[in-house]
Amino acid sequence: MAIREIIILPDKQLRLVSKPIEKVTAQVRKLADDMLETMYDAPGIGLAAIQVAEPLRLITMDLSKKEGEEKAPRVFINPEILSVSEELSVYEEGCLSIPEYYEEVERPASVRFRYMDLDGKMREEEASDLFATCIQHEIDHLNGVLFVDYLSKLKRDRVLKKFTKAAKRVG
Ligand code: GNR
Ligand code: NI
Repeated sequence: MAIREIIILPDKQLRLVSKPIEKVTAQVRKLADDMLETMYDAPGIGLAAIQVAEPLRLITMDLSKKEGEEKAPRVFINPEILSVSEELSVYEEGCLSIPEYYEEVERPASVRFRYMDLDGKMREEEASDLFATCIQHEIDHLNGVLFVDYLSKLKRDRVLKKFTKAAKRVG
């Protein structure tokens, strides 16, 4: 396993539409392992492959509570939302590619989705609460969408500008 570098705003790769994975190869398993290690190290509760500059439809997640609780690593390949609840819920979201910025986002409170697991098996699952928020946040990454896209233009422009300026300072 290896920790990979997480790309941050204004890196244009974050706007790429990631490609479906055709087959679970050793390389895909290696990427999933590296992403889990990178996610735990960050630390974050979810990670999309594009955040480590791999434009593939692969997501890792672990929603287990901080201390004491066992790790619960999850890997979702080519995830697709099948249906969403009418009910909405608001969560304060953050993103490892937009460090130290948090804002409330409203999304469907639960979603039904389909994905392929690491054994190449198609599976269907229902997500609610933080799981629903996180899977939607990660699937957005696969489509080049960031949570700041749901904020007002004023807030979005402010955060984009802040990160563009910071990038210029470092060179
Ligand atoms: O670590 C993360 N926490 C989080 C909190 C609320 C809503 C979504 C997330 S995902 C984020 C990690 C990340 O950037 N995944 O793409
Ligand atoms: Ni994110």
